Amino acid sequence: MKTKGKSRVEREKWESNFSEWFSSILEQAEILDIRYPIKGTYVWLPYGFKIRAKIIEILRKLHDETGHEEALFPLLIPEHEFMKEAKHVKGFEDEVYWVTHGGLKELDVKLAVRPTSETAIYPMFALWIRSHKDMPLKVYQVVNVFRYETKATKPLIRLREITTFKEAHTAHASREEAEAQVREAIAIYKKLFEKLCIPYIISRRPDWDKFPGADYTIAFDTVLPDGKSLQIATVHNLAQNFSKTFEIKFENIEGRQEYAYQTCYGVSDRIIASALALHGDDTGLCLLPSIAPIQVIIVPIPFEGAEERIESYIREVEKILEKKKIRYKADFSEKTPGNKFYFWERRGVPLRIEIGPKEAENREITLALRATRERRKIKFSELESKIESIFSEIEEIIRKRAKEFFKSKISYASTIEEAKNAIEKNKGIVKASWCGSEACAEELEKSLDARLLGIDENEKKEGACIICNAETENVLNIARAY
Ligand code: PR8
Repeated sequence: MKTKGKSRVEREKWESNFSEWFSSILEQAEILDIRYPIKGTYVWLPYGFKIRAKIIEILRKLHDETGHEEALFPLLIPEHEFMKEAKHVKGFEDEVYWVTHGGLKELDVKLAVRPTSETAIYPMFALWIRSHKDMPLKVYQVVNVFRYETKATKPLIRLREITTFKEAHTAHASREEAEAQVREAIAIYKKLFEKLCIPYIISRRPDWDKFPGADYTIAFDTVLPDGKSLQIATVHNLAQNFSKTFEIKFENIEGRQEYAYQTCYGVSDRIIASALALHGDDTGLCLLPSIAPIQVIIVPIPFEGAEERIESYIREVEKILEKKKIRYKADFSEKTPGNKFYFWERRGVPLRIEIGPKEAENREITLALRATRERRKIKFSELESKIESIFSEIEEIIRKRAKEFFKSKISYASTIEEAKNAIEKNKGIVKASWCGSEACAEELEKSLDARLLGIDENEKKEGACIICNAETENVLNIARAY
């Protein structure tokens, strides 16, 4: 395989002006139309919708193959159910939209528009679960939920209508099984982020920042190009908090009545935001072949007198791609090749095939990899056997680049000064030792103007608390967060 040309990947604007990069790419790559006249709600355009569908497909597979079953619960929740779990209500009271009227008539029972579905699902769990034999019960749904967010809204990142809310809810016959379920959920999300090449850290959220009604919350966070962290998944151990409120009782092996042990976990449009944002560059999107609506774009390089030859050679190439079930398109529009290159590069198509008179004559193919913008030639006869390994190569390039960026955004600090410096200059996530006390956390948060993401789940390190100097093994993750 011959390699031609230099790679020209620039990430200056992508990093220094991420917010603008992101909104203009959503518009120009036709992911979303952000002009819908309700704050925090947006329109999925067909190209974006196809990427979303591919990501949902991955999510479904990961849940189906681990014994979860997909279901669909109503959008509306009666007020009396919604108000049952005191901590849950307290956590969501500022964010709930209410349906109060049916036509002109005021409703007898107000209806909450789900901000999440615990209070829609658990009254039904109470009807379904009678014995330990009815468990584990593992359901999930992919739905829209509504949250009246008061912080600045941002497409795919902070939504009032979260359109891609995958929520899983489980019930178990023992504390240990629920704990094992938390581990399974973490493993599912690890696989998901591995597939989407999204690097992450996993933290146990501080008690005051856990999901309302949960015993504890484990969260995945990534770092966006501007250095701000983004929570991309959460796993909550609900213990018996909701089962006691919703009367989810079962007969255990000894024949005694017991409350079920529960977990729930979720992801949102933020995983799509990360898959788009983390892999891009100044030119635009750079999609993974696995989620790209068009994996290969064929661009004819016209040459007077050779039109027919070029077209019939393109038809041969198409046959191979069809046989390999590749999502491809040949762009025969009137635009110049240069304009076509730019158009499809901006939309992140992973691989371009250029076919001009030389390629047709020599039975060769010129490939251009979006991820590196490198060009190379292969023989026509190699296309069928090489296309998949080229896709894997592209995926590896994207994965490695994302990991390197993420790594460059992690720093360690042993004094407040160091932490301040890191958060202001390098941004990203700062790691520091923390004794676990709320008083030290408050002081730290105040002096850094940052969020405590929680204690790292995978890292232990002997050290002294960055505030009070008490000895500890806990490594705290801190960041300016979305
Ligand atoms: C639960 N119940 O609800 P969670 N815009 C985009 N994404 C968001 C937003 C928003 N406004 N708010 C949250 N997320 C549990 C688990 C069922 C499933 C994303 O948990 O409130 C965040 O990535 O933590 C968050 O991790 C995920 O939704 C789940 O929301």
